[in-house]
This record gives sequence, C-alpha cells and structure tokens, in this order.
Amino acid sequence: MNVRDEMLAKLQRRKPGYSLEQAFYSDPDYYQLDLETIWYRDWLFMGHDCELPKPGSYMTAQVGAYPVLIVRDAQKNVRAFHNACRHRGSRICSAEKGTAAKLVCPYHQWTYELDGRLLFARDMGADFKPTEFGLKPIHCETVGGYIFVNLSEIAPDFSPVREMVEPYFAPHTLSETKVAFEMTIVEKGNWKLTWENNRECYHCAGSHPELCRTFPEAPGVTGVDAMEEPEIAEHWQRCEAAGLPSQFKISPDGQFRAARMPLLRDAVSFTMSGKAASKKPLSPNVLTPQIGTMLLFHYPTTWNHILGDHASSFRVLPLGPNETQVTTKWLVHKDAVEGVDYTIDELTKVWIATNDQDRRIIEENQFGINSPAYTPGPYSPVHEGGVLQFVDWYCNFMETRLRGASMPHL
Ligand code: 3BY
Ligand code: FES
Ligand code: FE
Repeated sequence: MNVRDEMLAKLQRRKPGYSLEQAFYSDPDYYQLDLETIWYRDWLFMGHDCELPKPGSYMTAQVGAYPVLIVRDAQKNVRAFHNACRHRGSRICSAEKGTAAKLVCPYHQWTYELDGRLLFARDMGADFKPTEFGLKPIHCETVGGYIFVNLSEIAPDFSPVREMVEPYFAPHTLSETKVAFEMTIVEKGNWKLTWENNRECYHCAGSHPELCRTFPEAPGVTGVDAMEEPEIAEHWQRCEAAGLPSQFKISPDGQFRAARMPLLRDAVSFTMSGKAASKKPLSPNVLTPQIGTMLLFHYPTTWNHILGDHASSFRVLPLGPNETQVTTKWLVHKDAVEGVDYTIDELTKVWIATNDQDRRIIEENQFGINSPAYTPGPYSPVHEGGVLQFVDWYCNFMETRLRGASMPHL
C-alpha cells in the first residue's frame, strides 16, 4: 500500500475522541504528505505588514522545501516570490529581514525590480529575453495587518478569511504598530503536537504559573464551547457595546476562529501584575481597558492574542517530522517608546516563560508517542474540545484533499 492509501485507511478507522496513531506524529512519509497536502496548498501566515515599513523592506521564511521572499514594492504593495534566482537558482535574500533598493542575487548579480521583473543580467547574449526570467510570484494577501501567502499554483479563495477576520482586526489598527520584540524557538515535536497543546488549557494549572495569573483556565475560553459560559457572553455584550466585534465565530470547516475572551479579575494584559505592559494603547480607537484578549487562530500557521495595550502573534512552521519552529512577536503602538512606555522584560516575560513550558511539554509528548508502546488516548470531553476540533479539522482536510488528489509520485 502506498503512503496515501495507508494514511486514508488510518483516517477512516480513527477512533472518535482519541489522539492520532503514532505515524501521524512521527513518520517522515506522513510528514511529507502533511507538507504536500496542507502546507504547500493552503494559506499560511508569514508576518505583519508593519514589518515592511517602506518600499524595499523584505522578510524571508522557509516553508518546508520552499524559501519564500516577501517584499514591499515601489507602489507599496506587499508581494511574495519564490526566493530562488531564475539564473541558476541561488537563494536571493538570506537575511530574515532587511531592506534592498533592488533584489540582487549574490551569485552573479542578476538584479530584479521589487515587483519581480528581471532588470539586469550581465553578458547573457543577444537572444536573452529578461522578461522570461522574472521571479516566480507566490499568492499573497494581507488582512488587518497580517500577511498570508499560498504556495499552490491555484490558491483557494481567501475572501472567507478576510470577511470573517477583518472586522475583528479593524479596531486594533495593527498596521500602525511595530514589533517591539520577537523570539523564535524550536520544539522537538511534530507541528500537530504544537497545535494540540495550544488548543487546550487542561495543562495550564500544572505548567503555566505566570500565564495563570491572568488567563482563565475555563474550557470555554480556549475551546469551542464559549457560548455556554455566561461570564463570556457578558464580556461580549460589553465589548460589542463599545464597538468591538467579540462573539465567537468559526469558519464552517473549522480552519479559523475569532473570539474575544475576558481575562481574570481586573487584569488587562498578560503581565505578571495583570496591568498594561505598554502605557500607550495599541490603538487610539480602543481605550476601554477591560477588553480582555481577542483570540484568533488560523490553521496551520497562527494563533494570536490582541489586547488593549499590545498584541502577540505566534507563527508555526514545520521543520521536520519531529521538529517545529514557533515565532512569537510582540506588537505595540508604533510610537510607543521602549523604557518610557514599556519595557521588554515586562512585555515578554509571561509568554517567554509559557512558550518554554509548552516546548518542554511538547517534547515530552513526542518522546512518549515515539515509544512502540504508544496507543491513541482519549481527549477530555470537558477540557479538550478544542484539541478535538483541531484534530477533526486536520483529519477532514487530509481526507478530502487526499481523496481528490492524484499524486503519482507518492
Ligand atoms: O495561547 C493560548 O491561548 C493557549 C490557550 C491555553 C494555553 N495556551 C497557551
Ligand atoms: Fe543568481 Fe546566478 S544564480 S545570478
Ligand atoms: Fe500551554
């Protein structure tokens, strides 16, 4: 049996309410199928438009085998390209972020315009047609200051994401922010374990003393049953009366969700004290302090917290069957001044600690799953509804795509 059929068979005999079989978390062929079915075909969050402040600002990322380049062009549009020269394929930009007047390949200095056109290639002969050797474009969309790319030839429609998420982002004017701090960690675990861990707070009391000062463990906050908790409904009413879309919304296929959740007691931010980390509000439109945190996820790349004083984004990228990269960025108002309005330590302390605790959890989870003795175990119906929701999304997505796909090379 080929890998695709084997995975389909395992998806079909999946025990409802249980974690996945070992192969999904550790088999290199399954990992490759994840890449080809999800990561190379769906919309992926890459970074924020405020990170590309002017024409020529760029950022790079590696998605599986694909080096990706995202750049702001002379007209100020954000564009994405395959970061591979059309001469002999060299990567063009190797820095994670930078600024360039033109995109110049370091190997033989082929020079591209910021819109991808090849401007200059030395001594290529009379018949050489530069118009045929522009950088290969990648689908790219921005919504509410978030940049998404899609590596497939024909990208699925982005408008459902835009329509749902844009009103939730709009009041927070995230294009008018800056990244005060960012941090990338590597977790020695499958990317799905990163997500399973993120989608529940069953583990919070045992692992996250700093986060638990402000973040409620109530399953409705993290999971999918927010409607059942009166405190959350009251929070939505209050925030919506202040003009902030807040109610729990999830896409029909379960790939993305937005909801604004209360924090504990009078906390307004993820700090050790619960007080704001930045004195300058994130947006001049949102001056009510008790707005809690806007939770936003989009599988498979991002979850987010948007508060009154700052926001943090999390980006997940797979590095291997047992290795996942997680990048956290802390956004504050673009005019907030470090040392005056905020300190990096106060702003970042809770999530740096939480991320490291989650990294350990995920690594231990992977260790145990790798044992020949591992068998799928049951999710808590009370606390792990969100995990099940993620796993259901994954399984449905894989099944639908694998059935539809002709993948002769697999
Ligand atoms: O980032 C989060 O929101 C999730 C929810 C619970 C634990 N985890 C850190
Ligand atoms: Fe880029 Fe030669 S590989 S100029
Ligand atoms: Fe956690």
